[in-house]
Amino acid sequence: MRIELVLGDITEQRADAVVNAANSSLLGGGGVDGAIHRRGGPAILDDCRRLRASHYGAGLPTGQAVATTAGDLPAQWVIHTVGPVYSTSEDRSGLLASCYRESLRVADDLGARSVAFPAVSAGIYGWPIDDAARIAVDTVRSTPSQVSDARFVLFGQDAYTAFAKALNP
Ligand code: AR6
Repeated sequence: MRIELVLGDITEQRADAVVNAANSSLLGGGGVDGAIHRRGGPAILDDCRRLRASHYGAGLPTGQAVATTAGDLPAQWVIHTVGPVYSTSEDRSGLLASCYRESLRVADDLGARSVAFPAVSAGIYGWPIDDAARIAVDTVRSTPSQVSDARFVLFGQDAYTAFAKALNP
């Protein structure tokens, strides 16, 4: 698997699948989630509502992942995953690692070979970027998968630098 870093907006990425840093409701929010629903159009929310009406009546649990159409995005699928809110009193890194592992598992189920990831939990959910980057890179690197192109799409120089350090310590 080739791991690549890109400074930019995940909604502009051409990839088989783009990962969304969603919340359990699957019904949208701010950050990457807001951008993906805005640029991808209503087809994504329609699929999310169907998931809520079927398998995920109580929402998508933290650390898990599920796919929908990518609507108007230049990708085929959006893989929604729910990162943990950062906590100083409890170590939730296992849940953050699980987001990347489960997203790759869903990508394998879909037959996706290229996947673009944001820095899950590192925005509104408050995870310190250096630690978020280390967990993201270590997990994607060590998870067996058919994905050949894993791309981290970072939305600012600080995030890009943190991921570059995690990739080449
Ligand atoms: N492309 C790539 N990265 C982005 C983009 C973009 N268009 N926009 C923001 N980022 P966040 P979280 C970066 O807050 O912390 C939502 O309301 C951002 O700078 O999107 O997992 C959901 O509904 C940060 O580095 O996700 C949830 O309620 C990273 O993406 C909650 O926020 C993640 O920031 C999830 O919070």
